[in-house]
Amino acid sequence: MLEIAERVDPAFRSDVLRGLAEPIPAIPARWLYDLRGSELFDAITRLPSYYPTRTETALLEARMEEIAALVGGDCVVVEFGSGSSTKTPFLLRTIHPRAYVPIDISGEFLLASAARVDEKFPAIPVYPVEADFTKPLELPAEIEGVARLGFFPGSTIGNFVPRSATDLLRHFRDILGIGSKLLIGMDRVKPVDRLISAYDDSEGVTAEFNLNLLHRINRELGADIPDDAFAHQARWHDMNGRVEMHLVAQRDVQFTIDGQRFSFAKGKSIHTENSHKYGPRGARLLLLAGGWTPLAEWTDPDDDFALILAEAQPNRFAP
Ligand code: AVI
Repeated sequence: MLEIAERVDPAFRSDVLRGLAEPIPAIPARWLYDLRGSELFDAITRLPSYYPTRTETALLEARMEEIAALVGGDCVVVEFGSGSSTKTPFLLRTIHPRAYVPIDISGEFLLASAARVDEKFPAIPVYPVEADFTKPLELPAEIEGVARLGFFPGSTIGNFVPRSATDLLRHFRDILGIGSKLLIGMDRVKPVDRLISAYDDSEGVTAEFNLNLLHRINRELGADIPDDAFAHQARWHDMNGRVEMHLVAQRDVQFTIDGQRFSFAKGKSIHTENSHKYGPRGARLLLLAGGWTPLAEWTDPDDDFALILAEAQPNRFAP
């Protein structure tokens, strides 16, 4: 038991204890991604109702020549939260960058996918950086002085509330430097029934992904949350333009985490994730607020998903 407790990330314990004690209980979405959570997310990306991954992948494949023409080849590609680097080959194959820098918090995942990219593109040096891309980080010395293209696909920006998303975009600008480019994926606002079925699929995979957070809390923090006490719910919050994931108490329930008692009345929820959706103006405004000027935008025929290329602008004294 002691050995298990020692391996638990102290930030996980404090985020859970603090988040569940708030008037609106919430846990940061990043804790959804333990090994099982990452596997389940991977399964989500292949679900018929989860359109973002396949739409963005098809867009990249179809529009890469145009993107490459605007980016120019003499650059390094820096991918934020590279994960399994599944969308990267489209970029590398067409842009032929001077190097590829995948950044990911999970070292094991990072090295395995860096090795795969290395094998597929032997002419492109790969410099993996194990880091949390939301925190200050150093790019490898080997890419000093080379133009940079940041790559942030998947609509991961949507998982940040706009205030944090703006901070994150500014942080990317600081990391990459003025004049750098950013290719970012953003999910579009669309009819609510499509959004809800993407986040509450009939196969129950997203429900399992959300409920896995409680299993993780039980396992890693020695908690006793009953298995059947909470159910997954996806809600559209129209004013905030986002899909929210919640775990809703199915009955009055009490449990203990790390010696701390919690009581949830039936119907009370734990908010576990936000996924913001952006229309064309909202998307561009977000980039501008983060210090990036949009240069070009590509969408699929149904306008379900957008890829936007933007440039990091210097601070201006006047218009
Ligand atoms: C990782 N992220 C962009 C996904 C999304 O669509 O917001 C996470 C996800 N949550 C439930 N389904 C997918």
